[in-house]
Amino acid sequence: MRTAYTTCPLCEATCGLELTVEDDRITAVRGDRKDTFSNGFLCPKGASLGALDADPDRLRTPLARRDGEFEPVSWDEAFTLVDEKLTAIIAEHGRDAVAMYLGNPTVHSLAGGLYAGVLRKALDSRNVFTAATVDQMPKHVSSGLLYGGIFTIPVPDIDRTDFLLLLGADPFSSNGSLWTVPDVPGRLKALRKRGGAFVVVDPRRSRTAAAADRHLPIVPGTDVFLLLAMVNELFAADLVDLGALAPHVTGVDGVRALSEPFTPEAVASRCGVAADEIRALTHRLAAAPRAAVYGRIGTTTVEFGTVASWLVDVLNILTGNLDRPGGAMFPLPAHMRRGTGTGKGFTTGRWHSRVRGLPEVAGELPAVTLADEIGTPGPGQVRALVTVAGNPALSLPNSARLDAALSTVDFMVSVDPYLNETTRHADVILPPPPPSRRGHYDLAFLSFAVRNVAKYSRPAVEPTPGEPDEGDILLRLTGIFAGLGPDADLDALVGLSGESPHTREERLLDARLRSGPYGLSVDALLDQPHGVDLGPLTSRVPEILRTPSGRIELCPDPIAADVPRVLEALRTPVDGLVLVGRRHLRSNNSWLHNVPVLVKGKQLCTLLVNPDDADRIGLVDGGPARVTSRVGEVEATVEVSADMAAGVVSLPHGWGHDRPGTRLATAEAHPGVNVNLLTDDLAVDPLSGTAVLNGVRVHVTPVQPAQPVQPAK
Ligand SMILES: Nc1nc2c(c(=O)[nH]1)N[C@H]1C(S)=C(S)[C@@H](COP(=O)(O)OP(=O)(O)OC[C@H]3O[C@@H](n4cnc5c(=O)[nH]c(N)nc54)[C@H](O)[C@@H]3O)O[C@H]1N2
Ligand SMILES: Nc1nc2c(c(=O)[nH]1)N[C@H]1C(S)=C(S)[C@@H](COP(=O)(O)OP(=O)(O)OC[C@H]3O[C@@H](n4cnc5c(=O)[nH]c(N)nc54)[C@H](O)[C@@H]3O)O[C@H]1N2
Ligand code: SF4
Ligand SMILES: [Mo]
Repeated sequence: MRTAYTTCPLCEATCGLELTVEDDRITAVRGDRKDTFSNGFLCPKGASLGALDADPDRLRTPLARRDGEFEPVSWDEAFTLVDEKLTAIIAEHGRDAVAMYLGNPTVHSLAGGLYAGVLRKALDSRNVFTAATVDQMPKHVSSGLLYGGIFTIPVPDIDRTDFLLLLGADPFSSNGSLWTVPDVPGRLKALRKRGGAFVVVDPRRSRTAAAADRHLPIVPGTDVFLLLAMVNELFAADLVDLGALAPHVTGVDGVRALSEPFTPEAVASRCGVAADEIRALTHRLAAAPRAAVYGRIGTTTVEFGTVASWLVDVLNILTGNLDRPGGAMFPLPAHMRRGTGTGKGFTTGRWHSRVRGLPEVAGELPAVTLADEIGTPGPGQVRALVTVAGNPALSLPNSARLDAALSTVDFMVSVDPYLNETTRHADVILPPPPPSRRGHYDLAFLSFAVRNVAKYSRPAVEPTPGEPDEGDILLRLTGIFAGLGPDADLDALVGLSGESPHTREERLLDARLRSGPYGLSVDALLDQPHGVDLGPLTSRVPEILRTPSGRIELCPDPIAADVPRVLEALRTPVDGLVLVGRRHLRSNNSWLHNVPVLVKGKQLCTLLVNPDDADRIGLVDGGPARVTSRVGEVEATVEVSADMAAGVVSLPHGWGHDRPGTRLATAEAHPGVNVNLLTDDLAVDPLSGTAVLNGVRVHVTPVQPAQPVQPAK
């Protein structure tokens, strides 16, 4: 029996875990109380890591489809097959004929963080898609335009602030996103204890909203109007004060002009938030000594996701809260170098998608158009698909259409531990080893952490000899994409040579740590199993900026050009029910529903309906309802809840485990319904190509219970 310390890879909070390991099994998981960052915090998902690790449905060998059935094959056979098929398709149809979809867990592994770039480069296809365009891409675009770097994303300095305004986020359930902050509930409690306050804007009284000083139930998709009205009020009431940031910002007058039509009175009824309330909120934000505004899923996966994401930062800047302690600050992780203060800036549209002409953003195309590219014949049609750590058959809008398209590709390979709704369409599945067998350093999420911290852990369980880890799998694919065959020299692919006592990933990480701002190394981190605290966040403007002007460009042209569309939407009347999403603490997108402890008890996938709406429509708690949208329909179980604003219904995503041909025994017994059978692949935020997953127009009708059949006498 041994104890091992590691970092939980499941969400963005990066909690330290203390694992009890017996032989090659995790037999207990505790929050690591000595972890310098998470101090013992643990949620039910982290606590189930042992069960996840030992899931009997987890694939342990590659599978290949032979005569329609999956069969286990050796790793060499699997890679040889992938090489033959992909090389032939590239030779005949060109590189764009191979599409790649990178899913969310790619950014949760060290291998994904280190190798996704070389993988994309070696494939050299225009048809690269990721989960970012059903998630945070609007924030990347807004940061690219404001600061010149898509990862230059400020995070609320929660431990030192006096006032937080949270929009479209439920960190009590999600544990924070683009905001690495273990134990949000504890930290917000501490904020209130020291006299601070937080306000939540959300059409649902979420767990976070329930704990807030004030909850403003907003009409879905209208945060953009609310935020513009707050900007309008800051100017109108002469509350704009950039503080120390003033010399580093251009474009303030442009923002003032853009916000002019959006007075609190003009937006109030559309947002469902009274004008007085908007004014009071704005004055409260401006008056707080230290404050931060934060927006997440409910502000990104919406019709005006990029403009709303930009406005979140605009408010932080106009109130002087950006880049100061207690405001919204830029972390300085141990693996990143300081900047130089200027750069090339950011543009989109370097190429366009073949079918819908949607612009490239950050080197990828919008995931909403993957089905178009597969299903539309002609030169450049996608013939093969590579998925890595993604479940697009459940996570992308209009997923019935995508699901049908997936069954038509000539060849599909998936790097994934499960035979699930997506990988059932694959010809070859390459399963990485479970979390216990991989080293971990959080390349992605330490860049959004509320303290500068660093931690590296080796695998808790010795990797099985001869079994490739995720890094080997991704690099062998890189070699195949590069035309070097299935047995390329993997070290050479990433510029390494010679012998070393360290793994390939450790060597690459080490180089980045040594050239980073704290001069750390992998060996130094190995000496500190509970992590290294590098201190509170510090001011980074102007060094962090990469705009051509060397300033924060507050009023970028693409944003200004989109504001007339916002104004038009404000003036267009709307009615009817709209659908939004939500997350539950015990689930993680589509792939933790196979862990029994996480799905037992009350059903998690329900349609939340406000009591008045339920009465009007004739829905009963626990009964079925039919939900229809432009693209499809589902039958969901109703949960009548006063937490929902009137006119809004909510279904979580990641469910719908009722597809034939998967191998997920527990999830199949708790299938739920797939909300993305309702969301619309034609609805996108044009600046970022991001899907509109919140604020979807739907009709809800009762389902007549089947007439009981009278037994024959
Ligand atoms: N309607 C609606 N749709 C949504 C959302 C929403 O709010 N509403 N949210 C969106 C968001 S924010 C996201 S991020 C996406 C997520 O969308 P995706 O990234 O497409 O899907 P996930 O559900 O995260 O599935 C992850 C896949 O990775 C596999 N996996 C797990 N661990 C590993 C690993 O270590 N290595 C590898 N190779 N594979 C692994 C799992 O088995 C699973 O197949 O969904 C989006 N879809
Ligand atoms: N437990 C758990 N944790 C997770 C995940 C998970 O699936 N489960 N997924 C991870 C991932 S990939 C991500 S991206 C993050 C997301 O992290 P969060 O953004 O915190 O996600 P949610 O918990 O879905 O909270 C979004 C909230 O926005 C509200 N909302 C919907 N539409 C609107 C709107 O138009 N305006 C406003 N103001 N609010 C709106 C919803 O009611 C919901 O309460 O969570 C991560 N953490
Ligand atoms: S909050 Fe996130 S990182 Fe922490 S234990 Fe839960 S799933 Fe893991
Ligand atoms: Mo996400």
